[in-house]
Amino acid sequence: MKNKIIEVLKENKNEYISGEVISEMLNVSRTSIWKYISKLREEGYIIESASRKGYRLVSSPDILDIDKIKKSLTTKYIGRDIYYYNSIDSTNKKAKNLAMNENKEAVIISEEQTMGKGRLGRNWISPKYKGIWMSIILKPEIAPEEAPKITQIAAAAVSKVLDDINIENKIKWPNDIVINKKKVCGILTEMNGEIDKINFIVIGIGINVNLEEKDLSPDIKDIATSLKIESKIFIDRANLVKNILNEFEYLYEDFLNSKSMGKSLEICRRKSALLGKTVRLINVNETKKVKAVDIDSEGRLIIEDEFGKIKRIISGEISIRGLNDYV
Ligand code: BT5
Repeated sequence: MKNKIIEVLKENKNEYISGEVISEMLNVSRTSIWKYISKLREEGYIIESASRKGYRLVSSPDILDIDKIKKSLTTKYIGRDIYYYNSIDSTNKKAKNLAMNENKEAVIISEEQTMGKGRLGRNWISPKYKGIWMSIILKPEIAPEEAPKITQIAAAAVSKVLDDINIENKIKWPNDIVINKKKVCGILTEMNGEIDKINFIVIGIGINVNLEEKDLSPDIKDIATSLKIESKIFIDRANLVKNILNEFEYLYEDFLNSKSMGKSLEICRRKSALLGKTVRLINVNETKKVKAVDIDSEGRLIIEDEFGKIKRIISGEISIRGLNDYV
């Protein structure tokens, strides 16, 4: 019924249509129409009402068109099975349940997350209709220690897609995309497996797309940004999802077939926000000033400490913040 009401309002867009006419057209009481209108408003539709005139649709929320995404995908398998939610606690949590119980290899997308997850139990703010909050379930036949590479393959895919739409961005090893030193995308890779075998990997990608300044809560306002804030243009999220899935599959397949991070590594190095810079290594009990030298073929960050000693850092082991640049 809700969908029928919205169809009627859309047909009469910019004009008022009375509750009485709608109730006759759809054969429901005016009270239930009023209830459905309230629900639609909660979902983000702006519907004006005026006494004796009725209702008028002013604007619709930017809802992701999953059919459009599926039709324009050029992938072999990634994104062929999409689970779409209006609201969910966390797409990564849902993805893990699906992978565990139904042996699914699928993509999960939600318009909002009420308990979006970052690394190490941190939270990820995911307001409705404003971003891409998506998880991809993968079942690669690789060794568990290779799993962190997938984070970097995903970062490379997102970075490349943003480059293609002329949005200047950098990859902050291992899991962030930043614009003008502020975070616009975070990636959370979770794994389920045994000592020598991966059962599945869930790769969660969160991108702040059309968030406005007001959508950034005070605790992240100084460190976060969105594509819209930076580029000043409204971005078509469906198109972005499609491009990311296409690019991700391309780089992921390249990794599986060549058994090397080749193409993704080239992007991660070229787009790195850290290489050549002095950064701060934040470990559990200490913080050290080191130089980020390179990313090796295993996706590890090569650093040089103040005594000239070279070390290789595996993603997930520590946090890295660039000195002065990232607080
Ligand atoms: C991450 O963690 O950057 C991984 C974020 C992954 C989110 C995706 S969304 C789809 C999928 N489902 C999930 O439940 N999660 C994944 P980390 O590096 O730990 O960064 C978390 C920190 O970033 C927080 O402590 C905040 O300071 C900051 N933050 C939170 N929300 C943000 C946002 N929307 N934009 C930028 N920074 C944010």
